[in-house]
Amino acid sequence: MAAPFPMLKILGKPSSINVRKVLWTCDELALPYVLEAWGTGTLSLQSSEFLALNPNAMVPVIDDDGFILWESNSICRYLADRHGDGALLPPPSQERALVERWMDWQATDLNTAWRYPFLSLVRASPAHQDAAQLAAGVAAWNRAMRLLDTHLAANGPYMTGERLTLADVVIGLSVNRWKATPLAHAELPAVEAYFDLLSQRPAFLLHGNNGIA
Ligand SMILES: N[C@@H](CCC(=O)N[C@@H](CS)C(=O)NCC(=O)O)C(=O)O
Repeated sequence: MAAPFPMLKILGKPSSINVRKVLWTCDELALPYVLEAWGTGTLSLQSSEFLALNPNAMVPVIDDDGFILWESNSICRYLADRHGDGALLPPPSQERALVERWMDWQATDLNTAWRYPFLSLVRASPAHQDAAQLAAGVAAWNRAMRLLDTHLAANGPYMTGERLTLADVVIGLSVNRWKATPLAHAELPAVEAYFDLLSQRPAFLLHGNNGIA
């Protein structure tokens, strides 16, 4: 018998941290999907076919029965609202505002803090090899991670308390990136305990703690 509606399509290379947010979210929701690995091989992000979907030339993008959406955190919110039971993303409330606060912090402050050291140390970008800028970037990244450590120690075990939400999807992948980047890591026991807790989840082992920064 044919499926009642076309399966969700996720466009993006599975090595991308932002694509992995969406893959992890789908697995937590037990939502089936097909993955098209745009950004690899001949599936170019600069092709007119892809640019018509996302003029930013970036992944992830989803195609949900003809509804096209880009921007990873927005995609995770959309999927959790549409297919979830309110656990990953609560209905409008103070509880939801706290989940979204961490999602926005990840996409803005934390993402900005890691940009230089990540491009320098993981991507080996020739344009990001200035020693002073690298040291400043590592310090800023460790500072942001210390903020997380203090928060988790007081409010854990998950980012907003007793259960996993979308805040953990985006922060969990960010913690993985920090741990997988070869830098002088600050000592952060609550972050370590959080990473171990997330690592008990099959979907995090598959898409987060998987050896990819
Ligand atoms: N703000 C965007 C950023 C997406 C992004 O940076 N995607 C990267 C992969 S993680 C990308 O597509 N880069 C272009 C490339 O790899 O050619 C989001 O969260 O979806």
